[in-house]
Amino acid sequence: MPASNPLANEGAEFRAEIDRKLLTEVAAEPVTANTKELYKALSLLVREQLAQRWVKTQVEDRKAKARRIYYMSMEFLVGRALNNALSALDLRDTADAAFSAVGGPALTDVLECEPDAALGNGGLGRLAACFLDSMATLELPSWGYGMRYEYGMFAQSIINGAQVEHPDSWLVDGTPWEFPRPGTVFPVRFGGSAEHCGEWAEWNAAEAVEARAYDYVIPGHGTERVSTLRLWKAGAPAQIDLNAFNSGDYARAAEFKNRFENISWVLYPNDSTPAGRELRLRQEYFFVSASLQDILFHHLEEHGHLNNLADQIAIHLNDTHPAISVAELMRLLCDDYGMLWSQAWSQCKRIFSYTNHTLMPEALETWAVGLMQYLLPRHMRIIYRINQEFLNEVSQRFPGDIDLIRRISLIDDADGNPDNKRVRMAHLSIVGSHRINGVSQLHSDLMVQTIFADFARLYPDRFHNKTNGVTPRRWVAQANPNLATLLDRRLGKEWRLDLDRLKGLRAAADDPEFRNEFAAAKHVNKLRLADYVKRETGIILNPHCLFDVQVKRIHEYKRQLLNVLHVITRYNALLHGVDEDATPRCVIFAGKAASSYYMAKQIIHLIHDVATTINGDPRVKDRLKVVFIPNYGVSLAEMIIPAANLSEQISTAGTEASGTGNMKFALNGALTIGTEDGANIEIRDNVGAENIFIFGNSTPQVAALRTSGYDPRAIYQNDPALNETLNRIDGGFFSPNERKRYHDLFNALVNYGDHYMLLADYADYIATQRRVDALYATPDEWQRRAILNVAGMGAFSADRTIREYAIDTWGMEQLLKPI
Ligand code: GL9
Repeated sequence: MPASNPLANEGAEFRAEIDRKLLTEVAAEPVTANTKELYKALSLLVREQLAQRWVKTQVEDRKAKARRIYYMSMEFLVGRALNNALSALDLRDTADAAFSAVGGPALTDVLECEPDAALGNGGLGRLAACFLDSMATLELPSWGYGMRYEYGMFAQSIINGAQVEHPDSWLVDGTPWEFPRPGTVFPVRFGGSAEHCGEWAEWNAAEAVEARAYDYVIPGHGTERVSTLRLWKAGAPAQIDLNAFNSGDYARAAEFKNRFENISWVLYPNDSTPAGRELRLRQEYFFVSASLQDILFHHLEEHGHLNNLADQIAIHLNDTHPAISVAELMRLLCDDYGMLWSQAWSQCKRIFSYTNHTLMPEALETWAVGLMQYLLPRHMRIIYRINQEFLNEVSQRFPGDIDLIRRISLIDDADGNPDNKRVRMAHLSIVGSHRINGVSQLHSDLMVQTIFADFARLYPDRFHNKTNGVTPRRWVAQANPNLATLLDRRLGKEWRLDLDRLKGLRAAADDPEFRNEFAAAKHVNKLRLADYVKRETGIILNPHCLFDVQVKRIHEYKRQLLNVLHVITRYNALLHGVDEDATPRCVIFAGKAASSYYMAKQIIHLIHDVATTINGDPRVKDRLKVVFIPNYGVSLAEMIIPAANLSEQISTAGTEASGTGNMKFALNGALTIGTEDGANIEIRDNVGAENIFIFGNSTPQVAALRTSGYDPRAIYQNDPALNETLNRIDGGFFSPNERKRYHDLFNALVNYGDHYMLLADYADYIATQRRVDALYATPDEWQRRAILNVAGMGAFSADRTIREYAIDTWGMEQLLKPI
């Protein structure tokens, strides 16, 4: 770069600062520094600026006595921080120049050194991360509260086709992104007994753990304001078992310490199924209690009293994992601060709001009353009292409706055996909140018609919809710089903060030159992915083929197996010579299975066996490739999604609450093949029905099929292509060394009722895939529709979602600036 280029000058200056950090903080010689050292130096440099923004934001908010929103979540799947921080500080180009000027590692290599902060399982945790980004960008005084897991989501490797889990020790080298707050420590107590005296109670806990705060700065984009993500680490109390220590019994001392510290060791790697274990309940209460103590402490510091608490704070419950908040806030207000129960309760209801993220009954969290009584005796009493007052209110409104009382009680007493009583955390969340929402229109509608129908009848005004969204900063600007550059040229840069501007792209769909540029950008992304796949798996993908992608947690309801049925059907047709000119495809999978989820692990194994067979069959040539990319996570998604042509969103209608991957794909110019489920419906309404491939039974059709008697075996017997496909799976064609390997998968579909109705949607899915093929064979038309997808996705910015929450749920309308 010539020296007169201002960027080159800035780059050189920036480089000098990085070198200074290398010398003073990393203790490494700039000329020989390796990528990890460069990563650390650059991060520390960036962090300096964020720290100043953090302090400034806090001072502003304290001075303004601003209303705050506290977002409580067990999961924040934030991924990498450095590139996002560079973008927020508008330093990305400068940093690029700083690295390219001197030779040595490129900025992209340095960025890739950073391990993902994988403190979440999937959609729910990633949504929380997108929301933090939007809350900071919209300048809302906002805090995320969660757990600082030493080990996040497990790392996945594949050995002989099967998933193997490894611990994700993301903190081993330390992280430049956290600010430990040694002054912010709260005791969290467990066990013992509670003595009650009228309204008040004395809780004599058996033990206390220390919660220690670690802060992560969440930069806003287009603003100097930031948000805070405060994560709690569990520590043994300072006076650890000194007797054991002094007497040289180090093993006992260590055991004692571990008993406390294990609370924040590891994320439960469960997808949509509650863990139901004592340690999980400890985790939930631990982070809730620390967060609420922190919130009240700051409120008192600012206001000196708690009478205006609900005017000043909103607390959001991300699913029921933090639902014990309702009882804990009551305990703190009544027992610790002497507030009257009735006053505390009315504040509580104004403070809390709750999002439900799934309808599946098995996913609704409940805790055994016995366990709750043992770990949190005071809270159990509080829950009983909330329940009693709630049920009194209901009996007055619906006298004599015993069945209603039984259904809505906070306590599930189903079989009358007191040992089996359980606390229903969703009911506690609803009764303690003034707003409850689902995450797509369909999901919100089903929520009030099914699992929460009784509550919706009681409190119709509490229920709302807030369709999910994703941050366009990470999911377009950073993940897809090629597309971002095109958008900048056509629309200006404002789409980053005002995604509705994508509408302006509609005209470009008919511009042949733009179509070519758009296709070229996609092609570069495909080359990048193909390169990665070759390095990681040895499989060679032809970037001219249609990239057909399904990446998400592996779950029966998401129906990766239906995708596999299509792949095998296609393979069979190729072998029979009937589909000679089908559009060549690469079918790409990625995703983790919960470690104890047998069927999900079988599906991963089957994908590998099918891939081995097809990729190794010389008759297939380039016409079909199958690949499973190991260890899916945020950073991999940032590479895979921009490279997709086709986005698979094929859950059984009525099961996927919203989906957010579906949004990321369409926003990056993939066409969707999907069912009428979750946000797919709203995506269709926004991009136009002619620009999306919708197939299969709708939610009412699924329900009707279930009641009229669904017969998958008949479908299996009557559809020859399906019959051949399933017989190959069951007969060991893909597992010649273990012919019965997939008998359970086969049985689940053909003999045990096919709960997620794959066979009911199979024929339409195959037919729709043929229409996909035909369209891809006319590249101009494909590109036109892909562009119209991008143009229609403005509504799916998390900024839009957060604005709606701010207005309808959190009472923060006044704090929103105009777009
Ligand atoms: C989920 C739903 O299943 C998704 O459909 C939804 O998009 C997200 C965010 O609202 O929440 N609920 C849930 O428990 N998970 C979701 O993805 N699971 C995981 O996060 C693993």
